[in-house]
Amino acid sequence: YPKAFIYDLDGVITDTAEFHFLAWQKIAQKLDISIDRQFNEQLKGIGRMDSLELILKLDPSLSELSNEEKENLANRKNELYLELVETIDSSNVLPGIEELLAANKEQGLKIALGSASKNALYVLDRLGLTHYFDYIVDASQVSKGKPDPETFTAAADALGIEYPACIGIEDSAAGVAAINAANMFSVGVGDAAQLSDADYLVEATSQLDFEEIVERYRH
Ligand code: B16
Ligand code: MG
Repeated sequence: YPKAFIYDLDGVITDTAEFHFLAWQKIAQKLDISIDRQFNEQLKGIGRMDSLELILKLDPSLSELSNEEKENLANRKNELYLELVETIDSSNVLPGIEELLAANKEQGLKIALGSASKNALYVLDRLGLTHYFDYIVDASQVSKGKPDPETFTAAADALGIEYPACIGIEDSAAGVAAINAANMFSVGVGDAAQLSDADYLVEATSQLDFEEIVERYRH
């Protein structure tokens, strides 16, 4: 039987993945680069600076940007992102998530967050969900981001739970790869085109059912 659920934040608990995209799109526009939702799939789960580097690679003439200019762009992106995040509250928790958290608690399972975001604590707080979490891993605690397993193993280590007894939930290809590399059971939320490596895949959070996930985990 599983002992812990480790949740990704952006794109699983709330739809801030869309806000990250909208903020990056504005930054890209200023640089005369266009990015679409398909390109954005690569940015999901990837840290702020690494995301910027992926965008800059689209235009070889930008390879000469100084570190200071990159810092400025990343800071500006975060300001745009925070303007959007300031509008969220508990009504922005994605369908099925609070029910799943409640089921975890009822069954005595541990709950952790495994996010690549530096804004994770703030976002979780705005959503009113902080009290569910036994442990929170955000960008400040890991040296190697997703797809490295560290985000997820750090959470399991802090909880004192062996990796195979953990179930990770992710909306990004990098995140599913991280969960698999941690030797945990991976639940993907989204499109099979990106998330085919997930041990169990659902299209949307509304399809996340505690009993069903445990059933898949056990077989
Ligand atoms: P920040 P997650 C990730 O969060 C996002 O998926 C990714 O798009 C973002 O670039 C990254 O956090 C860093 O976020 O700029 O707020 O530090 O999906 O791992 O919860
Ligand atoms: Mg995510």
